[in-house]
Amino acid sequence: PSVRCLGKERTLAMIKPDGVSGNYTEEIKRLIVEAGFNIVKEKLTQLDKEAASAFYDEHSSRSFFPHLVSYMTSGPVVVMVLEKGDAVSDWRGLIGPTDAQKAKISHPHSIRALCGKDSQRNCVHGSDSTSSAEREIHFFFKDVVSGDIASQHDEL
Ligand code: RTP
Ligand code: MG
Repeated sequence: PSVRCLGKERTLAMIKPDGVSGNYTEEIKRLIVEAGFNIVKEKLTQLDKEAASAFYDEHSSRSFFPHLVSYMTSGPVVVMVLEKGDAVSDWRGLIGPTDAQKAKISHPHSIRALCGKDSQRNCVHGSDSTSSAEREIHFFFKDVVSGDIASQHDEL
């Protein structure tokens, strides 16, 4: 593998049902590439209740959980493995805060400011840590390795 691959990190990005149905997929992908991420893997999929619940299991005791599950199963989503140095924190930075209304004020150039509606319908997801990224990449792409991929880059 070339030295350019050294130090790169991977994260899981998702365009949620409102982002896909609102036709934001191409614009979001353009922003991703413009920000220097490489889109390593991508697929369009539909979450069922079981998958959405498992994916957001950390929130299962929260009052908003049933709403979250019905939102996330309301239509197809696009999931992507993104790669760059500091991919996890850089992708979280690009999407902006959870509440899209707040994002529009505090982070007007963020993706959630662009296409999110409120604290639930915020159009995109990003892994919140390298360990979450590892779990979430495996959740959708059993064959993809997360983290530093220097030695695997050429096999993908
Ligand atoms: P995500 O996991 O989707 O990237 O979002 P996040 O880290 O910014 O926010 P998190 O706290 O993990 O919440 C997961 C998703 O649950 C929905 N949510 N609804 N008060 C509410 O109605 C509420 N709070 C959170 C959002 O879709 C949020 O992204
Ligand atoms: Mg989260």
